[in-house]
Amino acid sequence: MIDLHYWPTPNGKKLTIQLEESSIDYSVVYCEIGRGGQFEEEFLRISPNNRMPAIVDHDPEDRGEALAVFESGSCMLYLAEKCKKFGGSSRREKWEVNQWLMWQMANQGPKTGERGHFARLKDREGDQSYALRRFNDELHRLYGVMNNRLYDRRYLAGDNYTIADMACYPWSIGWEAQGIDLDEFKYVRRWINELSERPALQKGMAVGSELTQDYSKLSENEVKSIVSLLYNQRARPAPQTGGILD
Ligand SMILES: N[C@@H](CCC(=O)N[C@@H](CS)C(=O)NCC(=O)O)C(=O)O
Repeated sequence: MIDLHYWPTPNGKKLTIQLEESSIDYSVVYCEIGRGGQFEEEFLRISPNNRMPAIVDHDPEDRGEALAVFESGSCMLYLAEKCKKFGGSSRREKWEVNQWLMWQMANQGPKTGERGHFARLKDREGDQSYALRRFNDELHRLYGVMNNRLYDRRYLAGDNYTIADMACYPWSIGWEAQGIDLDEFKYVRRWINELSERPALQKGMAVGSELTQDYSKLSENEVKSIVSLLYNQRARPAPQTGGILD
């Protein structure tokens, strides 16, 4: 059994899609990031970067104690290896998958996230026009990278649907809110349309959807409290004694 520490965001949904597609038994442990669930000691022992998703495998291959993994990309690699599905069926295909998974983790996810951050500020912290231009351009470039990749391939890694597609999909369906015109990226549109038909993917995307918050419907104070938790985070102090320096 896998515990999935989760909140319904694109990073979380990568994992619900994979777990559903792979028919793995899992239970969802909600980590409510707008209320500080990511800073609880128990969660930090699983995910020291105070970010979800993370998984705990209660039945690891070595039959040892429960095994925790954080960072969505490494959780996906772990599960793909565990159930021998969606991680590439040959060595060559595996490296195609890994490259596109790393591309998602290092490019599509962070750049889209930063674009959203500056767009939500709406000049409340001064003029955001350069930051917005920078990330709008980056996002446009990244849609172009995917579009070129999918021009003559059915899936990101080639002929087979893999964790690379599952990682990129939840971030790509937000194209409209991200200021992207999908008419410019017709090979991405074809890929989104094909994936959207998959019942397991639909089930994964729906996990926790009743918890998704519409910020425009929250009170000013509720928004302030979420913003103070999620923005401007700085280092958590390490213990002063009892460590490697003593
Ligand atoms: N690179 C990380 C990013 C995870 C991430 O940014 N998670 C966000 C939600 S989508 C989060 O937990 N945010 C909590 C916070 O900012 O404190 C991954 O892919 O797992």
